[in-house]
Amino acid sequence: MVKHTATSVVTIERFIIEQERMFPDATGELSGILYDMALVGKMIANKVRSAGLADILGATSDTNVQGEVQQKLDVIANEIVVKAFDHGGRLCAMASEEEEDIIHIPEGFRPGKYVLLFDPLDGSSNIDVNVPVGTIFSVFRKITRGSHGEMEDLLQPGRRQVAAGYILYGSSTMMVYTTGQGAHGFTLDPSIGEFLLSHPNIRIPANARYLSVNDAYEQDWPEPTRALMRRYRGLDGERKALNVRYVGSLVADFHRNLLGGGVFCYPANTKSPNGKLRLLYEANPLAFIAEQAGGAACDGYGSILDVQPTELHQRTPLYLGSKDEVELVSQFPLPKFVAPGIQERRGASRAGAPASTPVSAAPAV
Ligand code: FDP
Repeated sequence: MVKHTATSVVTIERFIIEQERMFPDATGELSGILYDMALVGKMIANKVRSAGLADILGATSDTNVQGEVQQKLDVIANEIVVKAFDHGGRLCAMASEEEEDIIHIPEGFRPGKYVLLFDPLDGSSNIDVNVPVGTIFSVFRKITRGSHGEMEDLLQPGRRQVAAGYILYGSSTMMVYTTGQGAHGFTLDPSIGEFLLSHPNIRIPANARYLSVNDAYEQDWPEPTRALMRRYRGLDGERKALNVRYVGSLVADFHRNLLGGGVFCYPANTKSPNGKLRLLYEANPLAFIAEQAGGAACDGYGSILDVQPTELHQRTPLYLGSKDEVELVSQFPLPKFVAPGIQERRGASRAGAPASTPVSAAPAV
């Protein structure tokens, strides 16, 4: 394997090619998806950068499938991703946070052997106030017969992801991805329009510094969740307090904790019994990256990556980041019934979690 340091000049293209060479049977299709995602990142970054100038700030009158008002940039970013991928011959179906149903490959184009799930612009309620947003993506191999993609191809447990990543539109634009060979970060050099390897083999620091959680929901959390948060904050006298940092834009919060060490929490609460974040295009891809960087992700009952999805826009509670902090969740087991919905979902949806699942010590319900 070629060993890169943060000081070698390596474009994302060269890096992807070098990784592909490690697999003699690789056809180059997955590499093609990753190049296209880097291109998408550059195109969306360009739109995000000029958002205030182009009079495209503010909400459209349309609402997305979650019932949220769509920002115009969400719609634009969604179109950019779909148009970059629907004719390339690498995908047989897609699913987006912004579209209710499976996105089929249009007639006349050859379907490929992968499916792509994505959130084109996560954290979009922050666009109006110039706070970082991101694109998140997850790739699976097609598992059904026939050439067209089906719902079953999209509803696979995160453990089967073949690639996942995100693009963060922050003070600089960064793409971080994994294909199961570590997590690697690339920073866009705007002067040459190339993503350059800046963070090879990211390892999430074991000594966490940050806690990212929205405290506004505290009164709606079950008691074990409140006790867990008191522990993170050092209020029960058991440990040193973590610093609290919450942007409210998942990619930004995750990225800071990935590099600095920390845990992002979006627990279930009585008003949102399944949490808020989406399993397929938010939790799964970031969980894959976290594990590849030596971290972990759970939903309060077990590993995120072992959840068998039952619907495209499924929500999940999420604890994500440094391994020790995520494993701490199992010491504060949730009651059997946090709220209606949770119990049935758990019983039916856990996909034969392996014994090594980091937080499976929590009682199964
Ligand atoms: P947004 O609503 O702005 O799109 O899943 C979407 C998300 O942002 C995440 O990026 C963010 O972490 C979370 O929701 C914030 O939710 P709260 O406002 O409830 O804290």
